[in-house]
Formats: sequence, C-alpha cells, structure tokens
Amino acid sequence: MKDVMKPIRTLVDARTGLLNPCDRVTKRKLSDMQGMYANAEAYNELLNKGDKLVYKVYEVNIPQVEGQLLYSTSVIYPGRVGDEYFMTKGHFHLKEDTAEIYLCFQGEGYLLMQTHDGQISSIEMKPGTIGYIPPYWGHRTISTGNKKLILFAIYPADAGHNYKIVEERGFAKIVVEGKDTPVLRKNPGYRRDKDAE
Ligand code: M6P
Ligand code: ZN
Repeated sequence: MKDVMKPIRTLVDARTGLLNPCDRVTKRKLSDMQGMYANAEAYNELLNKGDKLVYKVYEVNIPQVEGQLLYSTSVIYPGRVGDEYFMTKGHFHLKEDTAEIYLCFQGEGYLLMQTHDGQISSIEMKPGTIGYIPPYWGHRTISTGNKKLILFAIYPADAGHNYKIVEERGFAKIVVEGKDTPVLRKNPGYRRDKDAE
C-alpha cells in the first residue's frame, strides 16, 4: 500500500488569525505593493513615511500535490493609500480550474473577483461570511473596517498563485472610502485581457 500521510491538527485563533502550529508566515508591506494602488502619488507619500505592514499570511505545510488541500489565514490591516483601502495583491490560480473558500472570522471588507473574459463579482465579508470562489476567478481581498480583516482560506494544494497577471493588468474595480460606506469604483489603471476583447 502507498505511504499514507498522517492527519494534522491545527488550532486557529479567530481574533488574531494565528495558526498553531504554523509553518510559514508571509508578510507583505507597502513596498511589496508597488503599482497596485490607483493613486501612485499617495502610495509614494505613504511609503516615504514608513514601510507599513499591509497583510500577513499564516500557512501550514501540506504537500502541494493533487488531492491535498492547503489552508491558511490572511490578516489584512486597516488602512488606506489615498482613499483606497489596504488589500491583498490578489491572484489567479496557476491551475485555473481550481476553486477556493474564504471564511471571515473578524473585520469587514470585500472579496473582489474577476474572470479573464471581463466578468466581475464582489462579496461583502464580515464575521461568519463564507465566500466561494469558483474555478477561473481571480481574487483579492480588501479590508474596509477599523479592525483587521481576518480570513481563513481553503484551496487545492496544487492550485498555485499567478501574480504576474494581476501585476500586469490590475483588477477592474477598486474599493475606496465613500461618504458613509466604502464604494466600488472602476479602476482607471485596469488593462483588460486582449484575448477577451
Ligand atoms: C489567502 C489564500 C492564499 C493567499 C493569501 C494572500 O490566505 O488565498 O492562497 O496567498 O490569501 O493573498 P495573495 O496571495 O493574493 O497575496
Ligand atoms: Zn487563491
């Protein structure tokens, strides 16, 4: 019989997002978000004041092969670049026919999604919300509250991350501070997939 992996037990602190045991922590600072915010001037101004932490990801080490599932928490800090809220880089999966589930533990925000052929969707996230990201949808999360946005994610271990496409084209929508509530606006810097035109 094949070697069978042993089951894993992980504890998650829903108020901090910390996984225990945790095998990897990835920190993304403002300097890692170059070119991702619509207002480049506001970005440079804020960066000059210090390289703030925008979000971190806690992960458990699971073999990244077909059949396995990866799980992680992401913690997105409250903050803005100009009027645009702090967010994750966002990605498509390298293996595009793979889905993902986000469960919100704390905070407020949006799960922003888009396809290569120009479809756009968003789900408002608050504690208890589960967002299902079907295959082929690129995804990014935005923190719009005063507290950290804490999300738990589960996805196929062989999905992979395609950041290049987001770096090159951006997301179709941005989430900015409105008069009373956050608002979704057209991203002036967004470049649509040429193949979809
Ligand atoms: C979630 C999952 C991870 C992802 C993380 C941060 O925890 O989707 O796969 O890495 O969010 O998002 P990004 O990789 O876009 O920075
Ligand atoms: Zn993903």
